Amino acid sequence: MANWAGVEKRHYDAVDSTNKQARLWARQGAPHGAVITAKTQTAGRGRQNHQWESAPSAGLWLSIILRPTMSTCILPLLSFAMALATADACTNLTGHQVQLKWPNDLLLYGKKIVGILLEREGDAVIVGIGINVSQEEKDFPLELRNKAASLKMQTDVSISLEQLEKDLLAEIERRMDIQDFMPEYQQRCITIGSKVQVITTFSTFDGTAIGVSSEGALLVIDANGITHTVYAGEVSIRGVTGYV
Ligand code: BT5
Repeated sequence: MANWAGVEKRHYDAVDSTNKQARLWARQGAPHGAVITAKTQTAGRGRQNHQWESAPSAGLWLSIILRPTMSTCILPLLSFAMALATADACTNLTGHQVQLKWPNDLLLYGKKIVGILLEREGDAVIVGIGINVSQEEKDFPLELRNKAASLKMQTDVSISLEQLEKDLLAEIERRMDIQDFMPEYQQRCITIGSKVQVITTFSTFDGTAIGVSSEGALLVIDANGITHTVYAGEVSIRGVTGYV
């Protein structure tokens, strides 16, 4: 059971973006742990203003407002903690091992089932989590079908949104108490040790991901032995054999 996560809550049938609403609420003084959910989002967003598909009642579209202490305020690191929390909630409910792709996508059998977006708002951090729960393939736009899926599609397990939300908030609380989660993240992140293609606005190169820096950047060594520090905001990472 969560204690502070979700202690104050707003739920909408339809909203532009739960992250956008959470930012407004944070500005008005929302407490640590305040949560916004919606049945559907008309302008759900990912990084760099990517669109996030939020089919009505088919997924958990949630934002939580955190007012972190110094030790958890490095945004990429906090995002790893949120990825671990979300992975654990999904794994425990489905019985299937969810995988982490740097920086904070969650995959199940090669497809993206969760996206996480962290944004700063003053001294608060807005954590937006989108979990695809019950969509069928036809519910995704054509261009996403080769890389996106729901928990139901990948596991055939039906999960209630209420149960998932409850478990997710409890896992978020648990993770916020764990000080040093980086070794666990490094161990569980499937990107580390994999061959990857790094796609930035200006260039594309192949390499091998060898680890994550203390600031949360991905370290990628290229064919010439040069190590690149890759920051999450700017890039897409593709496995050289596909999305993973
Ligand atoms: C993310 O961005 O993955 C972060 C998504 C965060 C969504 C949550 S929902 C609640 C809260 N409110 C918001 O407005 N946002 C947050 P990024 O790494 O940029 O990935 C976005 C890309 O994922 C898109 O460009 C598509 O290719 C793909 N995509 C879009 N919708 C998807 C979905 N439902 N499932 C899987 N992939 C999707």
